[in-house]
Amino acid sequence: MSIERTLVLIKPDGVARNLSGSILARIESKGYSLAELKKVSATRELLEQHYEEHVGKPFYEPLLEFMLSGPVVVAIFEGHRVIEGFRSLAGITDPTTAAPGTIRGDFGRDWGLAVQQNLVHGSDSVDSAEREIKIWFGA
Ligand code: DAT
Ligand code: MG
Repeated sequence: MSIERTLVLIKPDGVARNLSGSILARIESKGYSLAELKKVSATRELLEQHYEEHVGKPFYEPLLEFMLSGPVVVAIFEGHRVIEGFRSLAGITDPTTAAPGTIRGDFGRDWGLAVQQNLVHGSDSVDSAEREIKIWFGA
């Protein structure tokens, strides 16, 4: 068994559209365990750390503005291969082409904006999960 922890964000679009419960239920139904959960209004400083890999990309500023547009739900989920497993549940980045059956494929809408408002974030590796959990929950 390879028990991992991953950082999941329900982005401002998911919170505003009252999809938090539906999204969390899908993750729990898959068998992953909720370890931590909170609703917060992110600060720019925190988002700059979280998204540091994207600095300088064309969608970086719109991404930060979007993430500052309303509260987010922040969760840690635990389980065997949960990092990869959650990203599979979430679907690919673009909601237009994310597969039906995934969170982004079923609930995501493509508004043709400069940034994809794609409902959720999930860590993409063991290292980024550890880094992101520290950013959102402290050491
Ligand atoms: P993911 O969230 O699937 O891990 P990512 O880490 O590459 O994707 O990008 C972070 C977020 O930035 C993503 O959820 C939405 C936005 N984004 C990424 N690529 C984009 C693009 N080409 N156009 C618009 N928004 C984009
Ligand atoms: Mg990413």
